[in-house]
Amino acid sequence: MPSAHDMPAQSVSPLQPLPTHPRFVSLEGGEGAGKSTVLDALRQRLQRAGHEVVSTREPGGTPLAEQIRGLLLNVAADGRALHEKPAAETELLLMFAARAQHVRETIQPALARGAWVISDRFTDSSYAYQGAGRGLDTGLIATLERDVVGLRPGLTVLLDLGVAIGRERTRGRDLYPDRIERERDDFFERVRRAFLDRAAAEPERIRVVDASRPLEAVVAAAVAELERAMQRAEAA
Ligand code: T5A
Repeated sequence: MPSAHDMPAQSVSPLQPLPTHPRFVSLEGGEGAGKSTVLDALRQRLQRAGHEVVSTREPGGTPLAEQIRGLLLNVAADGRALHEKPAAETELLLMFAARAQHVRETIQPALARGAWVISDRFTDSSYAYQGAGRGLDTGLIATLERDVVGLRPGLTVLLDLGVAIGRERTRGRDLYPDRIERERDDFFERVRRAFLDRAAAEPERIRVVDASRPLEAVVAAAVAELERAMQRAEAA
């Protein structure tokens, strides 16, 4: 018999808080904050404890959602845009179209069979990038989150980093930056502020790690947060 945590995403009343899943972890932060690097360390820690781990990313995480990622990032191999720039609303809906598929095809089945899921970004990114960055209505994002996603991670590790340091770290990494990476610093300042505001509003779920420190210190802090989440999952 599946537990309440393993049920498929479904509509919940606006008055009810969204359910969290103790084995679902997301990593958030600005560009170049170190999410990919930290994700690898968290995966290894869980595997050492004998757990099955599904590491995934957004936008993406299924073949269809990865196609949507390509539409969103909109950069061809030679650096040209593939099509016209999406309107902010189109961008938001494509993010949620990819997320709907990701939740149903990858995240829910993995949680239902007892695996841990670590996602490089999840819905908090939509609040930060499309909400604060693009200025879209957070009420609309909350409605999509409630009715389309229906689930929050039990732990979100927010890798907080100054915009200038993030740019420095990613400089020269990609021959052609994608459409979002080409945004100006004030966009990324709003994104950073929104992540920190969300963390202040949900301090139990969203744990802030200072990502300006050396990588080993950042990884150690993130692993410590994961270990607390592992204890909570055992107790659940
Ligand atoms: N998006 C996504 C939205 O707008 N809305 C949404 O709802 C969602 C889900 C995804 C884009 O989509 C947007 C946000 C993004 O713009 P992406 O390519 O996945 O695109 O972009 P990012 O998630 O930002 O990935 P990045 O690769 O840019 O950042 P990471 O993964 O945080 O950084 P990482 O680990 O690759 O590290 C970058 C470099 O810094 C070094 C690493 O070695 C690497 O070279 N580094 C450090 N160096 C020194 N000290 C440290 N502590 C370091 N940590 C990492």
